[in-house]
Amino acid sequence: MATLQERFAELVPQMRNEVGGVLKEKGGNKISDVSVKQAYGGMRGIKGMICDTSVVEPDKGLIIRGYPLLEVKELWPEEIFYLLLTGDKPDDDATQALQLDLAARSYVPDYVWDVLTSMPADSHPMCMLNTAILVMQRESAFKAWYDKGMTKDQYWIPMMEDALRILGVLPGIAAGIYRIRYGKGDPIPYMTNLDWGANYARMLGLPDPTGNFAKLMRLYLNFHCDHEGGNVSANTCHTVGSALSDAFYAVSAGLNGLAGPLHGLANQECLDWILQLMEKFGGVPTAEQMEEFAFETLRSGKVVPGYGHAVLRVTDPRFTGFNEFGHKYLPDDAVFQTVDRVFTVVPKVLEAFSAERVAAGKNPIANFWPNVDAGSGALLYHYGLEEFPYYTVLFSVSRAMGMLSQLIVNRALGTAITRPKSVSTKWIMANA
Ligand code: CMX
Repeated sequence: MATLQERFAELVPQMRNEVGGVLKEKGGNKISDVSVKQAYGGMRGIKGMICDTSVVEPDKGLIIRGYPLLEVKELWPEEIFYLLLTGDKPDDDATQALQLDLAARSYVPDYVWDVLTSMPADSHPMCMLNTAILVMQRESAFKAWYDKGMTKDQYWIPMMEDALRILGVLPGIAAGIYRIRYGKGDPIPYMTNLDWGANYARMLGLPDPTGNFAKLMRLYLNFHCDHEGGNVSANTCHTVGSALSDAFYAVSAGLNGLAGPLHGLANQECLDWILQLMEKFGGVPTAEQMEEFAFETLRSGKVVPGYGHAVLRVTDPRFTGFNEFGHKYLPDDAVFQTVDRVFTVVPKVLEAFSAERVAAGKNPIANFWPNVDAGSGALLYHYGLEEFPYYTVLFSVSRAMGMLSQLIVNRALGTAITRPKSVSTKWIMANA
């Protein structure tokens, strides 16, 4: 089977034809109306951009190139990257070629370590990660080709180069940040004959005698890879990339969005919430105690982290997949058991609280079900990854695959610079 670069090159003319045909035939058709509420409400639900790597169906969750996530949960993350870009599951040869390619690009330059070790000791791991990606911008092939002069139909080629460089180097940087930030010793080098996910697990330096932590990392990197185009990180990356900023700028920018507590940072908040709950009641709490704690959180004006979603209206299949992993590999773990039981209580609490909100004239809570962040922390914690401010870095390493594949596709299609029209409140008052 063809390498990723060869296969994508084969597909580019086809993709361009398809989009050209759609534009010709349907260019004038309407796909969305916009209400004033949506304009003030984070553009929620407005169809105004294209993403072909994945879609999120409110009642089904993430679908990657037509495959519901749980149907491709056995794929290793690098295979998922191939799938995101091409729609094909790679065979062993293509996977191995990609693994070797990533390994060849895994070298972390010394200046990155210099920057990271000079950062203040209380820097957030996400700030360290995004700084490290940004500082490597000088390596951008896209920038070099652009400065030299290239035609628009070549844009995707150096973008692919940048994407592979970022994905190659990212596990080493991310694992190094863990070791530097938490005093775990020197960074551990990448191993060429090991897959991308297991490499990351190994470079973190946590003991893994059963190999189950590496299994969890592959699953984790698979599950967080992409979530269509409109979420904060993907949308930010897309917008920055649309100005023909290179992948280092665009991915760092997108990941700064992932670092927000309503987005990727929720996974650090989730485990914190679970541990506080366990501490308060001295172990795995009863259903009544969970209910009491959840109401206390909500009535103090906070969100229950890991629950609710801007698009999903069912239990996130990623939560289901992590929950299955927990039941299989760590059924007796008290933190996992708490997460598992919280799942049977919190949706009912959110439903009741939503009714209280509505009675008080506020918005209902649209989704009572767990999202991806609700369960992953308990699994990481079990394997000794106890520093939860680090969790969003793991999410980032995975999500870089989605952001990068979207960038490559967009450069291949010559997607236009993003420029929606804003209006003022006075305009709304006079015209809406
Ligand atoms: N706990 C308490 N209140 C919640 C809630 C939760 N878990 N989920 C939604 N709400 C509230 C919202 O804060 C909003 O309140 P206001 O109108 O007062 O601002 C109201 O319910 C309506 O929100 P919504 O339409 O249901 O959801 P949004 O699309 O506005 O927000 C999200 C989605 C994820 C930000 C929200 O559900 C939330 O804050 N959840 C907790 C944080 C979390 O788990 N984030 C991770 C999401 C996954 C990811 O992106 O990584």
